[in-house]
Amino acid sequence: MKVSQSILSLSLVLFGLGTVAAPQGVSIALAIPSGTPTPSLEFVEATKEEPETKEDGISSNSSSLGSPPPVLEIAFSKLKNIYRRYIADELVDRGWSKKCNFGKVMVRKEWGTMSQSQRKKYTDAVKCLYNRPSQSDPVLVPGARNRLDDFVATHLTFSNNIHFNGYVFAWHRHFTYLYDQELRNECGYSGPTPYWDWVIDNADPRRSTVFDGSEFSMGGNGETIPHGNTSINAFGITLSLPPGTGGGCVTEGPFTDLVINLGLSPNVSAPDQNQTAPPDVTSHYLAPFADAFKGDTTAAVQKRQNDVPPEILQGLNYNPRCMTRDINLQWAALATTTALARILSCGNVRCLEQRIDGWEEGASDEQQARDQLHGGGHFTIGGLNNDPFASPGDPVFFLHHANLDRLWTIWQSQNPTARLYEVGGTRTPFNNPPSDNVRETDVLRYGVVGKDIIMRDVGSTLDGPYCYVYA
Ligand SMILES: [Cu+2]
Repeated sequence: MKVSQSILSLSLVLFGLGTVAAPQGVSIALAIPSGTPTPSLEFVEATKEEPETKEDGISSNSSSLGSPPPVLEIAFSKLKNIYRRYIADELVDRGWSKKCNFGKVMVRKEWGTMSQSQRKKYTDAVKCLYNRPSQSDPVLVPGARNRLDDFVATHLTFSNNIHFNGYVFAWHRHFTYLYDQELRNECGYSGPTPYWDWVIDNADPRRSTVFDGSEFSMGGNGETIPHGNTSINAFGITLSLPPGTGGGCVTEGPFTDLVINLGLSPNVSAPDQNQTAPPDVTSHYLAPFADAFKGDTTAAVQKRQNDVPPEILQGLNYNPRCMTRDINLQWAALATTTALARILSCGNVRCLEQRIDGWEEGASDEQQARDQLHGGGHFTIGGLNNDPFASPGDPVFFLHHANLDRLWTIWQSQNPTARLYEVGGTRTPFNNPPSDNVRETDVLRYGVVGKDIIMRDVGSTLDGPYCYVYA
């Protein structure tokens, strides 16, 4: 029967996720934790092609020399196995009775497991997107020139409402989905939705299929430009990020013609060769406009327009420049299956969203730094991806966020009854200022890239608007 064959053909792979909590106004230097494990080559090779995992979840590579202690690695394999079984059982149980079924389900794939032709088709579709016209109101977003800019403008505008709070997973799940739909509906893409598994090639992402700079990659590192720390001031905190291995424009791969129009990072995006310490990448503060999610469309939108901080408005202006990256090996090394297993051991979604963003209440500073693999992925890429507002201007943003979504999905599958529609956390970044808990009826907004949707409707990747699983 077709159904079970499809089930068997779901060959699922696994794995991985970056810090920053500090009270408003506090400046913290984000050091890589001391003693950061450097994965051995054996370990990296082993994770490239994951060995068949036995039914008890014990990975056959867990005893190879140089591997980290096996306990958490086994734990992550088990989590993935449980996810696989959940997907298979759920799809069999529902048969053809639901809108999302075996005939419809789409399988999202790790970038490196897609064929070269599929990867090329994907980047061609992205190029199509940035060659299509913007639908933004030029009064609200004067800098938007193409459809990709519309996605950047949406993320930029709502950034203070959707990070380090109870909306982070839900808002980004739907944002990633809307982008994927746009590629399919407007640009003819029909292949798998890709994700970037950070664990693969975590010793040096420049060698990965994602960043190797070939025509089948998502583009290479930025040109090497000596530079100092990058300072980010957002969500009421200040970060100082050490330099990576690039810093300049991306000059290899499919996106060398991509012009970044929006955002606030001219100094990072086109750094002066002589400049050893670029000024702040961006300077923002938390604005009290979390009301934008409370459901009264007209009033909320009006309020947003009235309350958008001047720095965000500035980011909506036309500021054309190249796309920059600055691949950072220290951040990359933090993304291990061990780290993932710890993050996914959370018992509730509030823990999960805090842990993966490095601000779990009660955790040590060093532990927070190790856990924060969401920011860590952004900081691994660097350049435009260090900008918490304009980062979707780099198309690899969506592969990073698909991987975050995958981890949320694996976590949910451990206890679907309790976790699929669980909401937790509050409405303001770092709960500062203190705010109400999010509710499943809260409305998520997407400007000109998608209709409003409520939290409850984004809980399951097999229901609501969605029908996808992760391989
Ligand atoms: Cu974001």
